[in-house]
Amino acid sequence: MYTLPDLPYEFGALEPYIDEQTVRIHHGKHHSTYVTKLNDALKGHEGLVTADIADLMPKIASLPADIRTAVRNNGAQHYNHSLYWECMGPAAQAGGEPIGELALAINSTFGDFAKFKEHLAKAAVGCFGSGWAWLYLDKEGKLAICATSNEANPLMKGIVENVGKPILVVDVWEHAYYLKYQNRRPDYVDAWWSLVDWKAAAERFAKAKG
Ligand code: MN3
Repeated sequence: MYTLPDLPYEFGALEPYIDEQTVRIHHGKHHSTYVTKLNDALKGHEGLVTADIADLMPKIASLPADIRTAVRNNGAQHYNHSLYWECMGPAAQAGGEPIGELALAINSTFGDFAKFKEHLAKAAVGCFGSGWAWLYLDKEGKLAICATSNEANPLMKGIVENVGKPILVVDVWEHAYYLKYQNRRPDYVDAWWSLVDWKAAAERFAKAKG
């Protein structure tokens, strides 16, 4: 069955941009509950469990109808959160600018890093209600940005329009920022840039390119 991944850093490592209490609740309560509910939904359907949660995403549209909604909601949220944690690093080491081939691709697709940041921030801040903002490699192998509502992600073939391979994601559900930022989602998104692990992002980009 699926398990809650340990954070790749201490709970307080994202301070001062994301506070320790938010990370503890977000990981230990929200993310953890999605994993529990996903496993509950898959009881009696153990053959559907994949080694990597990412591999379950393209299969959701064809799951048995009686478990599809529960697996879709909780499975996608498990995948999204697992990636969200990996997109960030300890504040002391993270942030800065993209590196390597990813930096070149960002510049050629969006103009420069500043314009890319504007695009992604606009998607994140403009996402109505709960959701996620993504940098992903689209079907043509080009970088693209989108926002998705609730649990949706670009791996959910047959469900979402913006199909592709995620490179970066920012969680814009209120539980990701409300304790520190309340209604100020733009401030949270602005702070999030200081936590991006560009080395990990560059590795995901290289893998996605194949
Ligand atoms: Mn969340």
